[in-house]
Amino acid sequence: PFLASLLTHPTFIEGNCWTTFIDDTPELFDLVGSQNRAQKLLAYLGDIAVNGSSIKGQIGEPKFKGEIIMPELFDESGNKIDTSVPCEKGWRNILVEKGPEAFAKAVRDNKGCLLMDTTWRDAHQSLLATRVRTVDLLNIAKETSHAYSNLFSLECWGGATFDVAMRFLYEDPWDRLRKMRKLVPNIPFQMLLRGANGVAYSSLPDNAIYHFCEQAKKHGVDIFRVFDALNDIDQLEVGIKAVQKAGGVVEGTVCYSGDMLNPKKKYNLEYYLSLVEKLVKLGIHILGIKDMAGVMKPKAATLLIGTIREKYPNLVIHVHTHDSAGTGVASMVACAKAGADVVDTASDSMSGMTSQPSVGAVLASLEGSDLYPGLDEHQVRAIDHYWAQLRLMYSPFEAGLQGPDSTVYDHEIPGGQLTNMMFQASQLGLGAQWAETKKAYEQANDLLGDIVKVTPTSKVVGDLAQFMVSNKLNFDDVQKRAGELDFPGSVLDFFEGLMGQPYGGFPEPLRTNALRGRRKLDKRPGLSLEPLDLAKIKKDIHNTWGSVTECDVSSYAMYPKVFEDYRKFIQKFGDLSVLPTRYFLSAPEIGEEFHVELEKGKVLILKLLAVGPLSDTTGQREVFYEMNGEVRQVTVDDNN
Ligand code: 3PY
Ligand code: ZN
Repeated sequence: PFLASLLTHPTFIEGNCWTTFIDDTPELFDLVGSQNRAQKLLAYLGDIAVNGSSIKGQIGEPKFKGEIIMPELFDESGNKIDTSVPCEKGWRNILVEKGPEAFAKAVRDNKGCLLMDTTWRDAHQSLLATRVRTVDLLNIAKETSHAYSNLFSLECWGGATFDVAMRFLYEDPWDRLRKMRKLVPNIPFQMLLRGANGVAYSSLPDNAIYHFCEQAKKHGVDIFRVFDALNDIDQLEVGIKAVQKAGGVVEGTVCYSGDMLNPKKKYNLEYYLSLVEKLVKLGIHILGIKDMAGVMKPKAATLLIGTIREKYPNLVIHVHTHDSAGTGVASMVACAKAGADVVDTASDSMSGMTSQPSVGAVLASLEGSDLYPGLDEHQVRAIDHYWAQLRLMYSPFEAGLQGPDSTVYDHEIPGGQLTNMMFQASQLGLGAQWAETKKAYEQANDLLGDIVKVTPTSKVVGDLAQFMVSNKLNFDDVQKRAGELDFPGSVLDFFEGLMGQPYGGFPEPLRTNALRGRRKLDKRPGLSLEPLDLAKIKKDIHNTWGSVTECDVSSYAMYPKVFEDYRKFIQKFGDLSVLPTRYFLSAPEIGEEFHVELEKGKVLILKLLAVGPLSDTTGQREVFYEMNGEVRQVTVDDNN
């Protein structure tokens, strides 16, 4: 069937080059397995009926299991907008027609302060453990292209989404990217790139980063927010050059840490200005200021953005924050007033606390001023009705945050990590130790030399904090007993220099004592890594799994084990991205009928009929489904 679909595919008939064609036409592989897909899907549905959701970490059942009501959009004159096709008008047209420099100039020349919407990436990473599935993004994509047509960018890829898509959602992140791109042709897509770490947790060989950026640009990413977790310029340079080579828009980024207004703190105005100067010298198109914990107070925002604006009148400035303490809206408004060109918000229902400030609140705050971002607030609210329902559907991943928490100014835990740590604490029944954990995080940061904290260095601080809590160690204990303690692996990796060089150097003698003879890198780790043999990876994947694209090679380069587990999973259960989330997360009721569109025009009508008794001999159960009118049976291992 593969050969048949290949030979009859229109692009192939037109005579396009073989390898590019295979890479660009992944649907070929969908066709190959189409006969088996229904059976594989049934295997998953049987499994979920017996064992519950296989998404690790899920707590409980979705709070909302109904049909999602889709929003209708109206223009200023009250006419209904046709959202059956995507909107074609938007900032991406300038980028596609004139390139990154002209795009940046047009943004700088724009009078209002534009917005980036983070709902499709950081917002759900920070509130729902990154679990929002492709199908739920695609379902609102065309409407979003209309309501948000004047958006600077839609952040929709990178960061943790890459890993989580494969690891927990059994989806291909590249497939998500391509599908989103088709439905949102007008808004620039933005991704988060962890500099020399790509989208992984430690440095990779440079050629893996170049290869990754090339694929990301080719398959739909426009703007790359490139940061490094220690603001190490050598690490940043790798990501920046890779994006430049790929032809993407480079948003070179400074991570904001600490409290600039406090003269005793190490990250002060001079520190940030010197970093900005280095980034500008590297030829960035846009400057990103990334306040990953939400600790940039409005007054600091005014000072920092105002000073950069004065020094670099032509530089596009884009600011990111989290609303953990509740000051996000005030800070973003302060940035806009001080000269930022773009600030970040999320759809109301997906905003606030560890997420970004709400779009509705920022729009209302800028209303009536020259800085108004040029979005229709009614359309934006209509889109939010969708997200309000989705948030309830994904309730099993809520961390249980009850309100803003200004202790973030002390512990400086990044938004995504804060929810993660809370979620883990509640899973382990350690809710009562939460205050202690936050305090330990603060001490761990001091022990490590007051470092910039964001993936992956935030994990180092978090791991050390949890190590201190569980071993009942205080600040002095760690310093005194460093030579004998078995520190978490991430802490040793940091001390070794595998995450780059911290500003002001490593804390001594803690580093030397903890390392106990392990090597100490004083240059960026990529310099001591052999290039990956990408051709060999491609061949190996092909030999093991029967099909391979350049995107697969990149997935493997970032996460070899996660990629392999993902391929194993889909070999067993097929591509589950077609399954509505309600049935992906929990079993249907007995007798409940639902539909799954396997591919265009091929719809399965399914009904769970019964779950049989446990067999003493095999430990299995029979599950009975009705599929398009016929009774089908699957045998499932009962893991309970
Ligand atoms: C990530 O690296 O995933 C982040 O969101 C950092 O803020
Ligand atoms: Zn963020």
